[in-house]
Amino acid sequence: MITLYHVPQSRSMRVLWLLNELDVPHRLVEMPFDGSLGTEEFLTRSPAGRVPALEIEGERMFESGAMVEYLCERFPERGMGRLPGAMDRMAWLVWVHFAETVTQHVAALTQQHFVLDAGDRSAAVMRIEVAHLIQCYEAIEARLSTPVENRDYLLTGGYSAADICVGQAVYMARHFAALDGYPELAAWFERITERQSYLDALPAGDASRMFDRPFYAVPTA
Ligand SMILES: N[C@@H](CCC(=O)N[C@@H](CS)C(=O)NCC(=O)O)C(=O)O
Repeated sequence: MITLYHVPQSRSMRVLWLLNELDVPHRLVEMPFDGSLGTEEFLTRSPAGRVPALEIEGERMFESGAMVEYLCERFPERGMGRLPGAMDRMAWLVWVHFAETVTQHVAALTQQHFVLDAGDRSAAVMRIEVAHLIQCYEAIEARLSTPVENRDYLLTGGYSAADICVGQAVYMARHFAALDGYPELAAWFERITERQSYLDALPAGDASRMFDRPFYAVPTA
Protein backbone atom coordinates (compact mmCIF):
# COMPACT_ATOMS: atom_id res chain seq x y z
CA MET A 1 0.00 0.00 0.00
CA ILE A 2 1.09 3.59 -0.67
CA THR A 3 0.23 6.45 1.70
CA LEU A 4 0.93 10.06 0.78
CA TYR A 5 0.96 12.76 3.47
CA HIS A 6 -0.27 15.79 1.63
CA VAL A 7 -0.99 19.50 2.03
CA PRO A 8 -3.21 20.60 -0.86
CA GLN A 9 -1.45 22.93 -3.32
CA SER A 10 1.98 22.28 -1.80
CA ARG A 11 4.89 20.26 -3.22
CA SER A 12 3.07 17.04 -2.23
CA MET A 13 0.62 17.86 -5.04
CA ARG A 14 3.27 16.85 -7.58
CA VAL A 15 3.49 13.38 -6.03
CA LEU A 16 -0.30 13.08 -5.94
CA TRP A 17 -0.53 14.18 -9.60
CA LEU A 18 2.09 11.54 -10.47
CA LEU A 19 0.32 8.80 -8.47
CA ASN A 20 -2.90 9.65 -10.34
CA GLU A 21 -1.05 9.45 -13.64
CA LEU A 22 0.56 6.12 -12.70
CA ASP A 23 -2.89 4.88 -11.73
CA VAL A 24 -1.62 3.01 -8.67
CA PRO A 25 -3.87 2.64 -5.61
CA HIS A 26 -2.92 4.98 -2.80
CA ARG A 27 -4.25 6.44 0.42
CA LEU A 28 -4.14 10.18 1.04
CA VAL A 29 -3.60 11.70 4.49
CA GLU A 30 -4.32 15.43 4.33
CA MET A 31 -2.26 17.47 6.75
CA PRO A 32 -3.14 21.03 7.75
CA PHE A 33 -0.41 23.58 6.95
CA ASP A 34 0.24 24.29 10.61
CA GLY A 35 2.21 22.96 13.61
CA SER A 36 1.07 19.37 13.04
CA LEU A 37 3.96 18.82 10.62
CA GLY A 38 6.25 19.21 13.65
CA THR A 39 4.73 16.50 15.86
CA GLU A 40 6.92 13.66 17.04
CA GLU A 41 4.88 11.17 15.01
CA PHE A 42 5.16 13.15 11.78
CA LEU A 43 8.89 13.76 12.27
CA THR A 44 9.42 9.98 12.09
CA ARG A 45 8.06 10.26 8.52
CA SER A 46 9.76 13.48 7.48
CA PRO A 47 12.59 14.50 9.82
CA ALA A 48 12.43 18.21 8.97
CA GLY A 49 8.63 18.27 9.29
CA ARG A 50 7.87 18.78 5.61
CA VAL A 51 5.41 17.44 3.07
CA PRO A 52 5.36 15.32 1.06
CA ALA A 53 6.00 12.24 3.15
CA LEU A 54 5.38 8.85 1.61
CA GLU A 55 4.99 5.34 2.91
CA ILE A 56 5.37 2.60 0.33
CA GLU A 57 5.27 -1.08 1.11
CA GLY A 58 6.25 -0.39 4.74
CA GLU A 59 9.15 1.95 3.89
CA ARG A 60 9.15 5.69 4.56
CA MET A 61 10.41 8.40 2.23
CA PHE A 62 10.71 12.17 2.23
CA GLU A 63 11.83 14.58 -0.58
CA SER A 64 9.46 14.96 -3.51
CA GLY A 65 12.19 14.60 -6.18
CA ALA A 66 13.33 11.28 -4.68
CA MET A 67 9.71 10.09 -4.60
CA VAL A 68 9.22 10.99 -8.25
CA GLU A 69 12.36 9.11 -9.29
CA TYR A 70 11.48 6.10 -7.14
CA LEU A 71 7.82 5.88 -8.20
CA CYS A 72 8.72 6.19 -11.89
CA GLU A 73 11.22 3.34 -11.54
CA ARG A 74 8.87 1.21 -9.45
CA PHE A 75 5.92 1.72 -11.85
CA PRO A 76 7.47 2.14 -15.31
CA GLU A 77 4.38 0.99 -17.25
CA ARG A 78 2.89 4.48 -17.84
CA GLY A 79 6.15 5.89 -19.20
CA MET A 80 6.34 8.80 -16.73
CA GLY A 81 10.04 8.19 -16.07
CA ARG A 82 13.10 7.91 -18.28
CA LEU A 83 15.22 5.05 -17.00
CA PRO A 84 19.04 4.97 -17.37
CA GLY A 85 19.89 4.59 -21.05
CA ALA A 86 16.65 6.20 -22.28
CA MET A 87 16.96 8.96 -24.89
CA ASP A 88 15.66 11.74 -22.63
CA ARG A 89 17.21 10.48 -19.38
CA MET A 90 19.47 13.49 -18.78
CA ALA A 91 16.80 16.05 -19.68
CA TRP A 92 14.27 14.19 -17.52
CA LEU A 93 16.53 14.45 -14.46
CA VAL A 94 17.28 18.11 -15.15
CA TRP A 95 13.63 19.14 -15.44
CA VAL A 96 12.35 16.95 -12.60
CA HIS A 97 14.83 18.71 -10.32
CA PHE A 98 14.35 22.17 -11.88
CA ALA A 99 10.98 22.14 -10.11
CA GLU A 100 12.84 22.85 -6.88
CA THR A 101 14.65 25.84 -8.43
CA VAL A 102 11.23 27.33 -9.13
CA THR A 103 9.80 26.29 -5.78
CA GLN A 104 12.49 27.87 -3.59
CA HIS A 105 11.23 31.26 -4.79
CA VAL A 106 7.61 30.23 -4.26
CA ALA A 107 8.54 29.25 -0.69
CA ALA A 108 10.22 32.61 -0.06
CA LEU A 109 7.17 34.46 -1.40
CA THR A 110 4.81 32.28 0.62
CA GLN A 111 6.76 33.20 3.73
CA GLN A 112 6.69 36.90 2.83
CA HIS A 113 2.99 37.07 2.05
CA PHE A 114 1.42 34.89 4.66
CA VAL A 115 3.83 33.66 7.30
CA LEU A 116 5.48 36.95 8.32
CA ASP A 117 3.58 39.65 10.16
CA ALA A 118 2.82 42.65 7.94
CA GLY A 119 5.53 44.76 9.63
CA ASP A 120 8.23 42.17 8.95
CA ARG A 121 7.52 41.82 5.23
CA SER A 122 9.84 43.31 2.66
CA ALA A 123 8.62 44.54 -0.72
CA ALA A 124 12.28 44.56 -1.86
CA VAL A 125 12.68 40.85 -1.05
CA MET A 126 9.36 40.10 -2.76
CA ARG A 127 10.49 41.93 -5.92
CA ILE A 128 13.75 39.96 -5.99
CA GLU A 129 11.94 36.66 -5.56
CA VAL A 130 9.39 37.51 -8.28
CA ALA A 131 12.32 38.44 -10.60
CA HIS A 132 13.84 35.01 -9.90
CA LEU A 133 10.52 33.36 -10.79
CA ILE A 134 10.47 35.31 -14.04
CA GLN A 135 13.98 33.98 -14.83
CA CYS A 136 12.60 30.47 -14.31
CA TYR A 137 9.66 31.25 -16.64
CA GLU A 138 12.15 32.44 -19.26
CA ALA A 139 14.08 29.17 -18.95
CA ILE A 140 10.90 27.13 -19.45
CA GLU A 141 9.73 29.36 -22.32
CA ALA A 142 13.12 28.89 -24.04
CA ARG A 143 12.95 25.13 -23.60
CA LEU A 144 9.43 24.96 -25.01
CA SER A 145 10.48 27.17 -27.92
CA THR A 146 13.31 24.79 -28.93
CA PRO A 147 12.64 23.98 -32.58
CA VAL A 148 11.97 20.25 -32.55
CA GLU A 149 8.93 18.59 -34.04
CA ASN A 150 5.97 18.47 -31.63
CA ARG A 151 7.61 20.36 -28.75
CA ASP A 152 4.40 20.10 -26.72
CA TYR A 153 6.17 18.93 -23.59
CA LEU A 154 9.51 19.50 -21.86
CA LEU A 155 11.02 16.31 -23.27
CA THR A 156 11.42 15.43 -26.91
CA GLY A 157 9.92 12.01 -26.18
CA GLY A 158 6.67 13.48 -24.88
CA TYR A 159 4.74 13.97 -21.63
CA SER A 160 6.50 12.72 -18.48
CA ALA A 161 6.94 13.30 -14.77
CA ALA A 162 9.17 16.26 -15.72
CA ASP A 163 6.03 18.07 -16.94
CA ILE A 164 4.27 17.16 -13.70
CA CYS A 165 7.09 18.44 -11.47
CA VAL A 166 7.70 21.70 -13.31
CA GLY A 167 3.96 22.08 -14.00
CA GLN A 168 3.15 21.82 -10.31
CA ALA A 169 5.89 24.32 -9.45
CA VAL A 170 4.41 26.72 -12.02
CA TYR A 171 0.93 26.06 -10.55
CA MET A 172 2.24 27.47 -7.25
CA ALA A 173 4.37 30.21 -8.87
CA ARG A 174 1.34 31.64 -10.73
CA HIS A 175 0.09 32.90 -7.38
CA PHE A 176 2.99 35.39 -7.42
CA ALA A 177 3.96 35.91 -11.08
CA ALA A 178 1.50 35.74 -14.00
CA LEU A 179 2.29 33.79 -17.14
CA ASP A 180 1.49 36.80 -19.36
CA GLY A 181 4.20 37.31 -21.95
CA TYR A 182 5.21 33.63 -22.00
CA PRO A 183 3.00 32.14 -24.73
CA GLU A 184 4.69 28.73 -24.99
CA LEU A 185 4.74 28.34 -21.22
CA ALA A 186 1.09 29.38 -20.92
CA ALA A 187 0.00 26.99 -23.71
CA TRP A 188 2.00 24.11 -22.17
CA PHE A 189 0.54 24.83 -18.72
CA GLU A 190 -2.96 24.77 -20.17
CA ARG A 191 -2.18 21.52 -22.05
CA ILE A 192 -0.88 19.61 -19.03
CA THR A 193 -3.57 20.90 -16.67
CA GLU A 194 -6.34 19.54 -18.89
CA ARG A 195 -5.36 16.05 -17.74
CA GLN A 196 -7.63 14.22 -15.29
CA SER A 197 -4.57 13.34 -13.18
CA TYR A 198 -4.03 17.07 -12.52
CA LEU A 199 -7.71 17.82 -11.92
CA ASP A 200 -7.84 15.00 -9.37
CA ALA A 201 -4.83 16.48 -7.55
CA LEU A 202 -6.55 19.85 -6.97
CA PRO A 203 -7.86 20.61 -3.47
CA ALA A 204 -11.34 19.24 -2.87
CA GLY A 205 -12.28 22.02 -0.45
CA ASP A 206 -10.90 25.11 1.23
CA ALA A 207 -10.01 23.45 4.55
CA SER A 208 -6.26 22.94 4.34
CA ARG A 209 -5.25 24.69 1.11
CA MET A 210 -2.07 26.81 1.24
CA PHE A 211 -3.26 29.69 -0.96
CA ASP A 212 -6.39 31.59 0.03
CA ARG A 213 -6.48 33.74 -3.09
CA PRO A 214 -5.48 33.41 -6.73
CA PHE A 215 -2.79 36.12 -6.78
CA TYR A 216 -0.55 37.92 -4.28
CA ALA A 217 0.84 41.17 -5.67
CA VAL A 218 3.97 42.87 -4.33
CA PRO A 219 2.69 45.77 -2.23
CA THR A 220 3.47 49.23 -3.54
CA ALA A 221 4.87 51.77 -1.09
N1 LIG B 1 12.80 19.61 -0.93
C1 LIG B 1 11.64 19.18 -0.19
C2 LIG B 1 10.94 20.42 0.38
C3 LIG B 1 9.71 20.06 1.21
C4 LIG B 1 9.03 21.32 1.77
O1 LIG B 1 9.68 22.29 2.21
N2 LIG B 1 7.68 21.31 1.79
C5 LIG B 1 6.92 22.42 2.33
C6 LIG B 1 5.56 22.51 1.63
S1 LIG B 1 5.68 22.96 -0.07
C7 LIG B 1 6.65 22.20 3.79
O2 LIG B 1 6.33 21.11 4.20
N3 LIG B 1 6.76 23.26 4.59
C8 LIG B 1 6.45 23.19 5.97
C9 LIG B 1 7.21 24.19 6.78
O3 LIG B 1 8.07 24.88 6.21
O4 LIG B 1 6.94 24.26 7.98
C10 LIG B 1 10.74 18.36 -1.10
O5 LIG B 1 10.79 18.60 -2.32
O6 LIG B 1 10.02 17.47 -0.62
